[in-house]
Amino acid sequence: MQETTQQNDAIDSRFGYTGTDDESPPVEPDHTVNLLLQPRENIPIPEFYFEPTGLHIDVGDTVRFNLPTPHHNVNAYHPGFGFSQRVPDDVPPFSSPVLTQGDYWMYTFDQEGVHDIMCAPHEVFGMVGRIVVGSASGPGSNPVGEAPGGDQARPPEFTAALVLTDPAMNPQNIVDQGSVTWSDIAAESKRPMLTPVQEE
Ligand SMILES: [Cu+2]
Repeated sequence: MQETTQQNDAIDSRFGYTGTDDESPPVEPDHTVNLLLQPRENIPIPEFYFEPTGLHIDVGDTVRFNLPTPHHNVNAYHPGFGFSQRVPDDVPPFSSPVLTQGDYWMYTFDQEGVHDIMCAPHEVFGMVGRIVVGSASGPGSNPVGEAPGGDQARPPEFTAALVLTDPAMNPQNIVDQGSVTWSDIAAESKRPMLTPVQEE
């Protein structure tokens, strides 16, 4: 426990730790997630995604989020941001800044349970992830739309809701598999639900 406490000093429970390309991290991460995009055929909206999209970690583990592609962040589905609660009860409203290519962000997950996260700029396009810390438990283990929150709280919507509802992203499946990659998720669950303006 002593070691975990020391690690947490550099990583804020709300703001994490942001680093740039040429900066070595304050602690060695236990896991790495990449924030990526890839073009779609025939649709001018790329796929934006976390890789892996689902990840099982131990309580107290630190995850490093890398940005090989620009303009993403890591943002909790938390009532503090106006969303329904899809993180454990004692988790603060954590988020990274919006980052540029080559930046990274680190966060230590101290609470047991499901942590649903998104990239705020690309949430509506389905850029969401699920970090299962320890067990598949807590508010985030509820089906999308059934997590607690006030009257104004927004659940994940559009492609974000589809991805988080895909069978591969079932919290217990993430525990059983260890990690779920973007390619494990059905194409149907990645379909864009916002359509670009058609040119004449
Ligand atoms: Cu993004």
